[in-house]
Amino acid sequence: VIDPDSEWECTVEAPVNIALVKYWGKKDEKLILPYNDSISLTLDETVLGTRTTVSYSATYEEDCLVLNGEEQKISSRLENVIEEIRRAFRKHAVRNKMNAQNLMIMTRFRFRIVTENKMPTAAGLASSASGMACITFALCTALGIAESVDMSRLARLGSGSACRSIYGGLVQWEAGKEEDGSDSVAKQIYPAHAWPELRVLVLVVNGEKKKIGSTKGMQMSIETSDFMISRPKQCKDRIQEVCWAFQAKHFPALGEVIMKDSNTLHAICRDTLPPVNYLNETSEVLIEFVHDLNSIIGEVSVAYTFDAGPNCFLVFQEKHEHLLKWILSQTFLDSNGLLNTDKPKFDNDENL
Ligand code: 2P0
Repeated sequence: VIDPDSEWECTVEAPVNIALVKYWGKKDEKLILPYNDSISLTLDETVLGTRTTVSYSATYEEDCLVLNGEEQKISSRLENVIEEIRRAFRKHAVRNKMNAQNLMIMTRFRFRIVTENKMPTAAGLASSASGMACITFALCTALGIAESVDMSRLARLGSGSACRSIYGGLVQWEAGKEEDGSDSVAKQIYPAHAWPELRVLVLVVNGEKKKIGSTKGMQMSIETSDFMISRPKQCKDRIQEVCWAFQAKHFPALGEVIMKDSNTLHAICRDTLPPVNYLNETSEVLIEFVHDLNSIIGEVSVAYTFDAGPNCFLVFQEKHEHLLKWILSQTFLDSNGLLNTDKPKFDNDENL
């Protein structure tokens, strides 16, 4: 029997993911059921990601959250995640005929959740995806159910895109058909080692803070953009193309879908009333730069993708890493390594 007065602790890490075919819009706001399927690449957690330490004990009075060093009120979404994890634990305990005394003590566990984003918070990359995935993973680990539940379903309740950060590599989130969301889960399609030469470079654009968060932006698009009608089918088709390109390791095909889907997302946002614009001038310059570069190379070798913000994610293969970084540094970076698009734009092959 476990000691009811003891305290325990566990620490876990979770990575950020970047969608290649984007999630935008919900069928159910509370259960966070998406309007369309999506597919993403999970990034290396040592660079961008979240680290969470959960201390837990039956002696604590209530759950609490410390985010990036500051105590915060637990949001209703996080409350849903915690409640659902407790429910999953009770089911698991009954199924495994857990000792009744232990079950009683563990049911009384309260959590002190200390969570830190590894990326600079001010850079606007503090994704809720790695944060909610990390908290879910930490709580499930604390209760000993990490191996026996679908953590992607639980993380989804905290933030939609978080369900994809539970797995590495290429990950698909199916919208699902069930009203209770039981089949709205993420699945790994290919592990990261299936295409080890693939790279993602994040260009932090010094943009203003976005005025409309993605949760709100999605709601507005669902209500007002006609482009949303064809979106579920379009996403299914594009996901198939991504999977095919991955299987064949065909970068030009992959890159083309990635850029098209990013452009579609931002076209939907511009078609929303009132229009939402997440990109800024720097983002537009980078888009043009990638197309110019690809036309000089002669095929799609670099792809851009943008989420609900101006930051640019470049996807490419290792063989182009040096060339890309060199051209970027010659074209856009100042002496401090900061993006500066005021410099003469890369627009001809003289720079090569
Ligand atoms: C994605 N985004 O697939 C898309 C692309 C932004 C653009 O998922 O309301 O923070 O918490 O479910 O997951 C950002 O939205 O939204 C997002 P909620 P979330 O990655």
